[in-house]
Amino acid sequence: MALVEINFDGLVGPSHNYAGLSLGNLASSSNAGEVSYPRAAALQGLGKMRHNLALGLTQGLFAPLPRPNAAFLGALGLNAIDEAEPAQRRLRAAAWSASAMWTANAATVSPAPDTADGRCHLTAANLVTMPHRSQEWPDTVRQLRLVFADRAHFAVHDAVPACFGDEGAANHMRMAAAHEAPGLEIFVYGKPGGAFPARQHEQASRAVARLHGLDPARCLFVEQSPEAIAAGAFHNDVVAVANERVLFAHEQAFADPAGTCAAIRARLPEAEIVIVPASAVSLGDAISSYLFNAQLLTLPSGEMGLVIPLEAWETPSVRGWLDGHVASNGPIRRVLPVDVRQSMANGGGPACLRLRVVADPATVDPRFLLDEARIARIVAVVAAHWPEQIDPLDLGRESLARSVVAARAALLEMLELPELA
Ligand code: SUG
Repeated sequence: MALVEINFDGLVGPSHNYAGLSLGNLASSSNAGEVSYPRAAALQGLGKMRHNLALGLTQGLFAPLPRPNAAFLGALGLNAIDEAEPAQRRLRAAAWSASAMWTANAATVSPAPDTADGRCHLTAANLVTMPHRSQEWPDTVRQLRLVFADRAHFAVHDAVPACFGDEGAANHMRMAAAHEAPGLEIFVYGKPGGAFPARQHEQASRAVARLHGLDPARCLFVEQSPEAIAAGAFHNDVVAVANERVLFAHEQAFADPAGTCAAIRARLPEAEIVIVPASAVSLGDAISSYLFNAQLLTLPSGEMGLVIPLEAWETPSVRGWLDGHVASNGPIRRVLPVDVRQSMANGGGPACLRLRVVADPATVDPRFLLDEARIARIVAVVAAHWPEQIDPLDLGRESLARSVVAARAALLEMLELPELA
């Protein structure tokens, strides 16, 4: 069995909009009310998938979830909206959110070499901190059970109970000598009490580790630094990313940086830890540029590449640090900027847009795996059906709802996924 890392990107849904729903996510708040471009957003995401496929990597896709979510509004007693009530309009915007595109929040994944039963385990994230995200997981779990239907190789768990917030892979890192080797799983949680919500609860992380049958000796539970959350790092993947033996993190990512690094080295002697000092890239630059919300990937050559957003490449302190790192022969050998500006404006960089699953592609439903020809067909559906633009004031309009529903239906038909219709 050939285990490889598969990146499952979320296709940006046809209702992509800027409603400013995520407190503590500075991009979401500062772009609230702006006009969005769903077609361009989805094409940017597909451009990133195409880019990574051309690097020789295995690329998968998750379909957007059904929006607007009438059942969510119905359960809140909101079959009709009082336009004079801002709170009701906000809940309607939640029901329209395309936030499932950020599949790093779909689930936490423990590959087969790490688990007691030798299967790859996935637990859907409950995302309960934000109302617009809390509605995702039942539809997400339905999709995961299709993609990973092979029960000899996968176990898909429902989300953990809503008493503990869980944000999925965005707050989880796996380090290993190689993807297919037993890994060290690092769960990063926040403590409440700061200016912004701490979205990942320690007890949710511990529950996921138990559900996945992980060896406690190969798990770490690490507190995210409160100053990082206060500065806008609403998920750990805004300030840290890991791939195989390499951890790439900002100096202020963890509450106890020295203790965290020592604990990693004690459990994984081959670990290479690259810490970017605040003197080179301030926490503010790290968060506004999304340097760490990057895809740190092992390329077919064996070298590591870092897929960063253009915003990072355009930030002088970040560019200076990256140039110095590559010149000094650090573990990141190639820097690969991509344009995902529409997603970035809602706080989602290249790493947010993908869920990593180490598995044998032959055990995955092939309808969710991409090659160039399939990407071209998805591009054609998006070009023909995705709305060109959405003004948040248009959310709720019947004709817009119809076109959003029809766009998703056209995609599902092309992907031959009637189970999700
Ligand atoms: O949950 N933004 C998402 C961004 C998620 C990024 N994911 C990772 N870091 N892995 C969030 O805050 C904005 C929606 C709005 O405001 O309309 C939003 O949900």
